[in-house]
Amino acid sequence: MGKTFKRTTVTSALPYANGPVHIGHLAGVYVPADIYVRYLRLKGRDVLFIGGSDEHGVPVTIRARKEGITVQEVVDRYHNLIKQSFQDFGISFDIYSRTTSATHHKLASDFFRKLYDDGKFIEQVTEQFYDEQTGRFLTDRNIRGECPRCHAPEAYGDQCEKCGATLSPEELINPYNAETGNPLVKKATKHWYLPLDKDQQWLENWILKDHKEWRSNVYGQCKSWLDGGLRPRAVTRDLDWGIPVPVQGAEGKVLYVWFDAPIGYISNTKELCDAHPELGSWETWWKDPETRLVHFIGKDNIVFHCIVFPAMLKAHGEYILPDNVPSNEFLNLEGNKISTSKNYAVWLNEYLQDMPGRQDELRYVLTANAPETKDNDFTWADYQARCNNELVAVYGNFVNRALQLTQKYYEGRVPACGELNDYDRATLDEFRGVKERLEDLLENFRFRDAQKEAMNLARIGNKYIADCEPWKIIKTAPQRVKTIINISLQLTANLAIAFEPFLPFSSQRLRTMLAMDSFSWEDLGSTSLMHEGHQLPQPQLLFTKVEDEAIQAQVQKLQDTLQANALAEYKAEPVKPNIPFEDFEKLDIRVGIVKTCEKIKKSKKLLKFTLDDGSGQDRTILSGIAQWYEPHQLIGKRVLFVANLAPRQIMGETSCGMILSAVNYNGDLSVTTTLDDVRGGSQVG
Ligand code: B3M
Ligand code: ZN
Repeated sequence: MGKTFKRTTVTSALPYANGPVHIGHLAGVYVPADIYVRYLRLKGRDVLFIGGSDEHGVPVTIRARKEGITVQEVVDRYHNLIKQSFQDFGISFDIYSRTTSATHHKLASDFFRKLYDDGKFIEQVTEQFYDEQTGRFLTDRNIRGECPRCHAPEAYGDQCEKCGATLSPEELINPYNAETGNPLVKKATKHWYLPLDKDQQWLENWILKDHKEWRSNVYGQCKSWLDGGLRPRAVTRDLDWGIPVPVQGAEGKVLYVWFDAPIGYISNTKELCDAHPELGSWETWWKDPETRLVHFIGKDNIVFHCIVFPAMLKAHGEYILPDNVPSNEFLNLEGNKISTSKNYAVWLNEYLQDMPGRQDELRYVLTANAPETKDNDFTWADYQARCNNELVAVYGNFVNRALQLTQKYYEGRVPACGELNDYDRATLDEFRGVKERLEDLLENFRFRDAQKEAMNLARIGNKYIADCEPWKIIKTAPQRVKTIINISLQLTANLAIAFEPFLPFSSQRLRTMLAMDSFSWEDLGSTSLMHEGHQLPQPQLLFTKVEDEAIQAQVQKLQDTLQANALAEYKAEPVKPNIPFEDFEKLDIRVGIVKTCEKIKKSKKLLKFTLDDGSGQDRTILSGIAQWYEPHQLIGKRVLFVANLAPRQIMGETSCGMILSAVNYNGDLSVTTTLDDVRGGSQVG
């Protein structure tokens, strides 16, 4: 901290090219990184924003086998889709490349080779699970078998989903290949390891002593890794997809995806700088101590960026280390975990089809609700409320009033500012501090609070114009109105600047409406941005309301997915052990006709029935189905009930029997009935 840098290299995690990107990616990594970069650019700082797809690793190979296409086809498809989504959302990368590029293969390979030649690795032979039929070694996640604890048949090599036990593949009973079902054998294989235990000391000093300013979630995770003691980590894998290990006798082995992916940041910088000599040498952006390196990532990537990659860079010897690693926690969606494999997400490409032109709305909500310090929840209700109550009602409303009144009273020409009164001065005082506060927050990666500060500027403007009510005094005090509108237009121009890092699309629209051709961060706080007589074009609405129907459709879509997933996962309960016929005969099931049905006070679950059971006397039964039926729906219906169940006292009532309901796969109950109108008291059997 406190060190001044000449330039900044900003990277954002390289998403796996095994699926499209969703709002969790945007909120966790790409919007914050983009805000930061846009801010630096607006300040005139030298900055590069490096992105790209991570196209190696096991997930893309699994996807390819599942879909029956080549791995190259998988990564091509998703790389292009992801790249397009980022572009659509204004994520302003200087380059978005990919780890299958020739530049990357060479650079990553050379990087490995240098460490190898310098003796930085240790070699180790271990026994790994191997599928003799496919000739493949398997990763933990691809191994399944019987859980040694609960004996569930399909536990994973790293975890049993049934009992939650953390496992290692060795513990599984009868391990098999999850994809092919083939049994596995143990086979010896050689790999190269980065001896992280030797890095323990300097990493402790560097992180725990010298980077106390890192976010507490990042610092805390590093500390717990370091406290646990670092161990050597394998940096190669037995796999046929990836960057071949550039060592003799390493056929069939590739660099571990987490070894090559972060080097991708460097390769992509090289690709960019090689094509744009005006940016200088790529090495300046990675090796000059006057360059500040910042990695934006999600929380599951912390150890790789704070411990493993720095250890690699240090081992290489020529590189700078990250100065900060702002990592966010996770974003949930309507109370559930976002999941690519379960298709439970708001996909960016689908969002734009459903909500065309509303990029900034999503950026705004994701920042307002960013999981900066803890996991957070995205809900469509919150999205709608923030769009309508903040973007439309505050920011949009203020801008629209200022611009419309300028058209109405002055044919779109900026009026002169007259003498200020106390209220004007108080308003301007309030907003002058915004620049400093925004800078302080942005420099410290507090984007959520920073955006709040920008919105506060709009609130000041909105309140100012509402309090001054120029429309009421235009006849009586025309000079005063000129001043009010002038001040409002100055505030509007400030908003275009303050919001640029957060909401680039609407800022661009606003600048067009203000005919503002140059703008810079340094102008923020100025009250002379709009000169007297400056002609403004006809304004348009900056934001429009998000209607209920659009929100309901989105909520429905997610519920449909949950329902489809539940159905797909559903397996009928196993049948109970057989019973002799005599036992069955003991059961007396009958048809009853519902005479009355009512709710029971103090119980959300129970309904109280009186049935015509053919005996001439009413029979009372309590049944726990209030969640699924309104009483009136059941009156007159024929229901099946157990007639000879011993009476029971429930909530002060005697219940004589049990009404039979079917339990649906999701736990919903459905009362059973007969196909035809049989008499009350008829026996079922
Ligand atoms: N692809 C993991 C992820 O998408 C990984 C990040 C690489 S950053 C160098 O979460
Ligand atoms: Zn288990």
